[in-house]
Amino acid sequence: MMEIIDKTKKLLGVSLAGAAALPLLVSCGEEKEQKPMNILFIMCDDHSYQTISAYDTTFIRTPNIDRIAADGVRFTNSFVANSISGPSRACMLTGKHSLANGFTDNSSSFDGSQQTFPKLLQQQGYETAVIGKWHLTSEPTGFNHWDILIGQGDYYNPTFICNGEKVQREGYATNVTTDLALDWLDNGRDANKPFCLLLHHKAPHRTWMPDTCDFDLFADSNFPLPDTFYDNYEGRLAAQGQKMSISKDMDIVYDLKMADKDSTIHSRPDLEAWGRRMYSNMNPEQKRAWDAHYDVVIEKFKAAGLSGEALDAWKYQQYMRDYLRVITSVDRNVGRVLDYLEEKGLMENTLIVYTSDQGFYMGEHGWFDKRWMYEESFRTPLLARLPGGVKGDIPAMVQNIDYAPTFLELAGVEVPGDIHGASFLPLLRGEEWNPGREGIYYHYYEYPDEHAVKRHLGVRTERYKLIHFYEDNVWELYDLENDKNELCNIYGKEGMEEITETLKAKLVTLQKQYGEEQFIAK
Ligand code: SGN
Ligand code: CA
Repeated sequence: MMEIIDKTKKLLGVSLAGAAALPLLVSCGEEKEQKPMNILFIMCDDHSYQTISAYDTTFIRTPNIDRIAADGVRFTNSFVANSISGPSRACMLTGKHSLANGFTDNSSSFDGSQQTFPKLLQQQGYETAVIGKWHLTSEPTGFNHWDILIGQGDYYNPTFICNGEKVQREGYATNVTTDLALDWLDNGRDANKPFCLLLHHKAPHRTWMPDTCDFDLFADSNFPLPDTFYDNYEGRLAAQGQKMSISKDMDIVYDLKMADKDSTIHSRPDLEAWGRRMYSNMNPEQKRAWDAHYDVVIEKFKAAGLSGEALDAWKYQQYMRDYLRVITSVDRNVGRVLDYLEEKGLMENTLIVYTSDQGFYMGEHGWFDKRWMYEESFRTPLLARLPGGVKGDIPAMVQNIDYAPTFLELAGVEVPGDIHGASFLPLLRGEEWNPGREGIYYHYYEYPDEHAVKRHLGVRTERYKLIHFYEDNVWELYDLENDKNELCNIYGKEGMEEITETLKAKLVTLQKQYGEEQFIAK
């Protein structure tokens, strides 16, 4: 750890010279003591709202993440602009939709010379840092300190790039990332300045590798298959062509870790090869713990000789168990950070936000992964605790392009006019809110790719969702009030003409608002 601290101090020495105006001061209590508001922005990769007990208690308890909601708010209608990692992060940093910020799919490289909220906060006198997953290819800009995983990063003994230098760190990614964040809060930053820390975990991204201390959890749990697990995708052409099915595409060796020592289990050759290499950078102790757990599961799996629906059910359990073990570690580490803030008296002047880069399928429609404008992946968890703010549920429809303007307003920075999102700070303060938009706009671009989800865009209102798979000119329409699982595409059905026209008009308005005229349907 010493090495990191030294580097940080060196960096601070340079950056502080350019310190700008003081941030907005917030008043605390009767005596009107003025304290600047810090921002702690925690994000996990692929963390479904279904596996946060503040949202849903079906699968797991997450007492620490829930502490944020218990002392703050739970957004019940929170959406992303493009349900995939790099694009979602770019939307958050810029407050703009993907076409405008230039990062449309995971093969893009972020143009770090553009305006981002960390840069604007820095100009306002904030100390800024990003620690953990970054996934934007180019080096971070606008941060006093950055310590990021390479690409997706590894679960075990991951290599980071710390302010430009590669450093491999022993341990489990979620623990190590938290250690780095606490270290920066404690020793790395200038305590006289407000901070904005982006603490971004790689967990629980595929392949859901748990920490060694969590292997025994959920071993006896049996999770019921979701009602839509055997969805036949009738009336939904794009869904018929996807490759994210637990039954067909989730790999026994790679995803579900059945890399038996005598190599009698085989799966898709490339994935099997990856699966058998997955443990190569574990240390002997980690490997021993890993084998002690998975070898037993492998033997049972072999003995059972499963096929058909029994095999599907086994895959689902195995997936859920590992995913939830990874979440347990995330929750524990969120607890460490909250405890730290409490101990240091930082709770009273820190906005804490917890979110994910998108939602994730826990077997709904038979799937894992994300990408679709369908609810499980379009939605994302969003919890926020603002000192002096309101508590409870916020049903307003918010989107990840709204985070940047929210942070800026909180810091007293005038929100630039080219930002697409709207600050939801009024909602956190219990005030009226008008985001100035006709609905929530969505646009996904990554096709062709691994999970074969066709490019699509659309609009969601409180009740309806209109989707256009524009390369095939296929439309879908859902009435979410009567069909919450989106099984019945009512586009073109009798009686739907008026609402379809209304939604199409809204879609065009949004496309003009966000500079996406080139995608307006002819
Ligand atoms: C990897 C995963 C995919 C996943 C993408 C995007 N495959 O390519 O399953 O959809 O990341 O995820 S893996 O074999 O490498 O795990 S994202 O959240 O980073 O956008
Ligand atoms: Ca993700």
